Amino acid sequence: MRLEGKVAVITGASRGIGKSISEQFAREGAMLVLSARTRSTLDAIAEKLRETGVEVLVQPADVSIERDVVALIAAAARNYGKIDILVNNAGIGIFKPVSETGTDEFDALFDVNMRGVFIATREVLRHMVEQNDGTIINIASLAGKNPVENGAVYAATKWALLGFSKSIMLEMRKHNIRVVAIYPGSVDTEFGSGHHPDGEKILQADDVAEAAVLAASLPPRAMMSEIDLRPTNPK
Ligand code: NJP
Repeated sequence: MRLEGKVAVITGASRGIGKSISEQFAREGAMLVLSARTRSTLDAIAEKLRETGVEVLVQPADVSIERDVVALIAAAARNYGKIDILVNNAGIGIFKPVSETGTDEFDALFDVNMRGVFIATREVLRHMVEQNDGTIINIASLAGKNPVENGAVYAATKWALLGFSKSIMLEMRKHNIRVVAIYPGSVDTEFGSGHHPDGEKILQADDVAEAAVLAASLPPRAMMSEIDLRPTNPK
């Protein structure tokens, strides 16, 4: 049980990578706060986990709405008295040429993929700095390190996340707070309406979850600040 007694807040926990992280964290002994916009899906996941003895709080939030995110972190801290791990996983993808991308789509991408991460991180850091302990895991993307044809704005949100994540990593390590960015390639989920390169062998959500468990369970003195995750044999 590599995360025994740890309290983890996971955004985008209702499906895909966030659901896998929730399940693997639970298996490793963590207590959970599950969040996404859809309460019914979160409740169903929570019910299954509780049957196995896991402590779970469900707190729906739209990460593009500041008061939702503030309420999420406050509810987690109130319920458990501490927050050990925040996984900023909620994200959206819109893939089309920039000439066809609306300003509303640009705003939606940045609001969810970057602004929501900023607000959740700021709110949780208040607790983690006081605790002098904590781990923040940002689910970024290899699209945050590479150009993406027909995905310029999505890529821009993840490049922004990379700058944010690396900067707070330097800012926060003096407080014993680890900041980890995981950069997966394509993962087999419903993300971006299943936008995946044809015929490419892609990662599974559980693979990303394994990386998150590993990063969160290193000895507190050690920080794995960046993880590139690719399929081994893509074609
Ligand atoms: O996506 P998907 P993934 N506020 O669509 C929630 C990154 N990534 O698991 O709100 C709060 O299956 C949504 O729930 P609901 C990607 O950029 C992926 O693949 O109820 N939550 C659901 O739980 C993202 O950051 C790939 O609709 C919101 C979850 O987010 C992360 O991995 C590759 C929300 C999305 O589940 C998870 O993606 C890569 C909001 N406004 C990086 N909007 C990939 N899959 O290929 C959505 O490099 N959610």
